[in-house]
Amino acid sequence: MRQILLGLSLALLSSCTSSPSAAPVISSASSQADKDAASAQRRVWFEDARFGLFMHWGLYSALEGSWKGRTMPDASLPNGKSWYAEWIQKRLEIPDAEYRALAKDFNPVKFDAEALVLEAKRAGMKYIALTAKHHDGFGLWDSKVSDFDLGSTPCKRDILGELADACRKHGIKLGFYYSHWEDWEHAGGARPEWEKQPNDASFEGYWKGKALSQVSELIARYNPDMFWFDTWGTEGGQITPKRRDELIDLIRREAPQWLINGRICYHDPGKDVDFLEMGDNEFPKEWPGKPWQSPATMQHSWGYHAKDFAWKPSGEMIRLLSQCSSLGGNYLLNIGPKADGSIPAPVTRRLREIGGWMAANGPSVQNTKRLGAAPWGWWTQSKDGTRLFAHVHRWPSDGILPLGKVEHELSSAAILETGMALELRQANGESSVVIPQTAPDAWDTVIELRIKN
Ligand code: JFZ
Repeated sequence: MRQILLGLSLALLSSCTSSPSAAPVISSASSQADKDAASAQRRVWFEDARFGLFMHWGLYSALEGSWKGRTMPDASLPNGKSWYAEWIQKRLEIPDAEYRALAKDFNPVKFDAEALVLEAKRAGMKYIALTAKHHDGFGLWDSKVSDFDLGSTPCKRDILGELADACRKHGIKLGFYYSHWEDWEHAGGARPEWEKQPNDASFEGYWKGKALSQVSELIARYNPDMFWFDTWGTEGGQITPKRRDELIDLIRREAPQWLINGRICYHDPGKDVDFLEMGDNEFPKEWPGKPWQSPATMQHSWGYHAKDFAWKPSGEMIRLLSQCSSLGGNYLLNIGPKADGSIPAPVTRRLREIGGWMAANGPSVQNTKRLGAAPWGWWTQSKDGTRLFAHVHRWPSDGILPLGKVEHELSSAAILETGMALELRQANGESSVVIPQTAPDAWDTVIELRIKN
């Protein structure tokens, strides 16, 4: 924040002091400040949103986590021990030709972009990020650059276009996951760590010939709001800081409103990404110093897996969402549609349960400022500074919720969901609230505290 303010004041200063005829002087210091200010502008919606939908969907969805009698995870194969169904080609050792043949049957006749967008919107989500291309290299649109794409399937619809239109119609922001590093279809793309990697010249061929071209294509065709790139580990392999910056420069040039996530170069995101991306289902315990997002699953797998029954209860996901908000981060919750485009029933049920909670409690996570942990859960504060929200995850059994030393003078307390007023107490400089014996919400009861102005 300090950097951003500095950037703004520097910009103001220079515009006031320079004579109208003088050419603008751009020192490297002010240009980083300008970049930071632009990033802060770009991500206002993102920071207000706090909650988005992630979607892993592609050819792998058709296999549903199983292939020829094997089901993931399969510990009898050297690299088979993973639940991630979108990795099935490599984990269950499916020959390239057999995997690629899945394209001729991919026909998502049940994909309904508007229904999907409305489902996300009712859940309280403000943006959707879909896998335009995952590691297998298959593009979910008819790409001019590659034939391993939607254009080579029986589906003649423009799936990404339908989604982009529905998002725009309903005020939902759109993001694309694009696997810029791993690409198992292109000879030059990065491979899983246990396979031989392409040499640098070969990777450069992929980088220029497919990755950068497809990113440009996605910008020109769909003009989305956010890009979700993916690298991991401590080295970044072929994604050097030079290639990272080449991709960032391309996006800033062609689509200045796009947000770029930290996993564009996970081990070294540099200064110019808009937010940090945590590891899978990884939640920081404190503010990491920059806006951030945690990608999270409802079960083990990201892509649809018919035999992954590790469904999280909605309440657990509500807790994670409120924890993210309290620490100034976003919760990007994943779903894995089936190959026909339909949404699995356990997913719909959870989205609606979360949406039920959000209908009443949304203001305690969205448009909020981070505040951090409390002994019983998490604090948030409304962006306008008029209200504090206590997210009570562990309900005290003695009828008193201790608030500790609250910096502000409070005027009232109430259960946010019902509006039921609660008694506020003050003693020895500490505040507390008299609460019912039983938690009104078993997972996260939000108590709203109004600040005296
Ligand atoms: C990656 C993908 O390989 C995976 O299929 C999925 O798309 C997920 C969202 O991202 O997997 C990762 C990436 C980073 C870490 C772990 C798995 N990490 O840093 O711990």
